[in-house]
Amino acid sequence: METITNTIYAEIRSAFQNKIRLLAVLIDPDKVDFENIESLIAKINQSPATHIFIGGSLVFSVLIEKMISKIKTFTQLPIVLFPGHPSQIADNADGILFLSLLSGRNSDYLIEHHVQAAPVLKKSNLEVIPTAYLLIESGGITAVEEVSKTKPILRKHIEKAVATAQAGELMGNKLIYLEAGSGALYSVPTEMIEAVSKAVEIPVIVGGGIRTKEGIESAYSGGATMVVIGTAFENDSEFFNQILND
Ligand code: 1GP
Repeated sequence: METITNTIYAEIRSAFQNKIRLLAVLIDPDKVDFENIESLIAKINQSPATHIFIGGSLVFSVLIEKMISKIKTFTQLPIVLFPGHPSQIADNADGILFLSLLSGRNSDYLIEHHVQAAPVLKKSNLEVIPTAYLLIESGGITAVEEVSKTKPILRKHIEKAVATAQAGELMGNKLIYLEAGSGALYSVPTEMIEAVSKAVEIPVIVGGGIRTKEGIESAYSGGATMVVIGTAFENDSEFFNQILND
């Protein structure tokens, strides 16, 4: 077994300390045409993206592995699994967000899936990054809410988001992920990002429903170290070009 490094987290941590802005592009293998990967990755390489996240609600690891192998031939960016289920672990990624859905009270997403995944992860070379994952109300029922059968934290319940993030930090998580849900109507409120970022001493990732340059800027201004973009790039592969040229 190779020695597992903590390169990915060390970089995120250093970005957090030095106020460097990181950007992850989320690729859902179910929604990407295998034949188009080369051109898609070329666009990501030209964009401000610093990381590629891979995940989706339905996809299985065989397809993920195949896709990662192909992606790796076209980019040097770190590839991080963003799994919805233990069946989505692919050993050829560089790391994995080991997500605990702390906003919810479904024990599958708090411990059961972790127990299933742990022996697989221990045998893998993946850098495992424990992440407190908080689903925030975003104007509709998102896939995360539906699949996890949990309720999000209400947008106005900033103190609850703060306390949940602090609990996540105290439990030993290394990242806080504030998630509005893929394709969300409203992204996580900036006041909430700000309050959470001030209340913890670990990097905050923000994603879900961010579709504009202003949306990205406001997440960073709230204190996010990393912003995740999925749908906006999925719908328009020129998205980052537009942002750069705005
Ligand atoms: C989902 O936060 C990500 O976890 C990305 O969301 O698809 O809305 O960009 P979008």
